[in-house]
Amino acid sequence: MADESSASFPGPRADIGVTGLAVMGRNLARNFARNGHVTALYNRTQSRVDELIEQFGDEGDFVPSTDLKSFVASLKRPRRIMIMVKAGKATDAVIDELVPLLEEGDIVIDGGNAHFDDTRRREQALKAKGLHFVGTGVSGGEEGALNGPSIMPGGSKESYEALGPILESIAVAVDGTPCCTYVGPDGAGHFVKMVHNGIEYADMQLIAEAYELLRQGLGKTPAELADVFRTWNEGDLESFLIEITARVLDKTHPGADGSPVPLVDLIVDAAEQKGTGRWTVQTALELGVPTTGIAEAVFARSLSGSVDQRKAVQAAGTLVGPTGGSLAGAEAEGFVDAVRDALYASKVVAYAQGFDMIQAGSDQYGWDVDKGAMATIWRGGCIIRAQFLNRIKEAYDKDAHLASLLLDEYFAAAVGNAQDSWRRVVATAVRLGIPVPGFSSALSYYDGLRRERLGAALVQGQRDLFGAHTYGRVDKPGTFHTLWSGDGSEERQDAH
Ligand code: 2AM
Repeated sequence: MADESSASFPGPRADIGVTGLAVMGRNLARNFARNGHVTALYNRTQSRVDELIEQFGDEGDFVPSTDLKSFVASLKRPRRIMIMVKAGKATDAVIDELVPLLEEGDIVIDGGNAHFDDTRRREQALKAKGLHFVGTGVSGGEEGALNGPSIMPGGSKESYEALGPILESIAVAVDGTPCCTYVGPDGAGHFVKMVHNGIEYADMQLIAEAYELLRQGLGKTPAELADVFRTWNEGDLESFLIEITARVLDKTHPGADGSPVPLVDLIVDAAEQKGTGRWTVQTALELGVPTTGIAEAVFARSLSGSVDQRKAVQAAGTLVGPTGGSLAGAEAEGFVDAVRDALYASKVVAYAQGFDMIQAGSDQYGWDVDKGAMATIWRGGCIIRAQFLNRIKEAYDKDAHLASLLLDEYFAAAVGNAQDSWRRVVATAVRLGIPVPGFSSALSYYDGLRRERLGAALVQGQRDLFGAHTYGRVDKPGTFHTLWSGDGSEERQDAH
């Protein structure tokens, strides 16, 4: 360790350090410094440190370092070091370099979009060395990182005591409450961030379906639809995603002949993904939680991205059917409002499923995640920020053990009131040949959840016939198998 008493060494005085100073890391570092925290800086390529100091050095108290060792030495204990590098191998490489320089009780924070399984592994490995590892979700993109993200930190409770106040100070606040709270042990923070991103996929897909329905079904222009979304943004749907939808639909660029064309008509209709939506669905499958809204959204992006296949189908011209068409008269009447209601109901379902998934993950890994608190910290800073999340918070405040968000009085009534519109919209879309996987699967989920009997009884019968998988009976306890290839009688399979 450096001699802290020597005149040339300023001593460990930084409150927090950030390494990995690409745009997210740089903006977080500036946010820390702007909020009065002495912020240590290190980056593998020195120029990023120099640029930050040159451009933004007057925003706060920065302690730049040219090597990892002095970076570590510049931090007060317990050291709080935020790693902002690409998820995966780079994160492991930086951790491996850092760990030998740290001392017991120091806190390593991964603010990237790591898979929660990686976070669990890293937390275990660092715990064995007496170090804290905090995997934290940081939502809000570059802008949020600078001006106030939503922050979802996992890890030990002890680490949150030393780290929480700093993170809460840079998070955005809504109604005076910071959008940052302790999520739970090891991978909980990154798990919740993953589900947040999954819900974001579902929300965006539903909005895109509403747009398509009104465009293809009513023949409205993007500019007209921008107005529709702006109006919706004044009601229950008020959210960042609805707001930016209006902005995108309003935007024009010069087309081939120089005249303004709606940007949305110039953009290639193949949606990409970075992978957190896919992770959510993979994990949901493993946990056995029906997050159909997120799954449909991920698959809808995949279908849009199957460009060659779509081209082949169009070139062949053999897959016939309606392709939209203008609703008129009674059919058109009230359709805009009906789509709004269908969007809202489908959104409630997608969020209910997302919160079910958080509960399932929490049960599986023993995290004890507070769902109402998650709704609270998503109210600001992040992409799914919305008025609506206050309702979810209120629902869990009233009953933290709600079997489904749909059972909350407010949401049950909202979905109940919307359902005539919801059914009308899905039926219309089906008739017009407009794909609405999000709207229709949300409705099917709703109907599936509330039905007393499901076709699953038949599935159990089939499974028993071809694989002797057995079934339970409604009229008596036990596990049964029918001797399908024998005399057709039934045997009780469990010990009794
Ligand atoms: P660089 O500026 O030296 O490329 C995003 O890529 C950030 O993560 C950048 O600041 C980058 O540093 C850093 N980074 C990526 N891989 C890294 C590694 N293996 N070790 C250290 N920093 C890394």
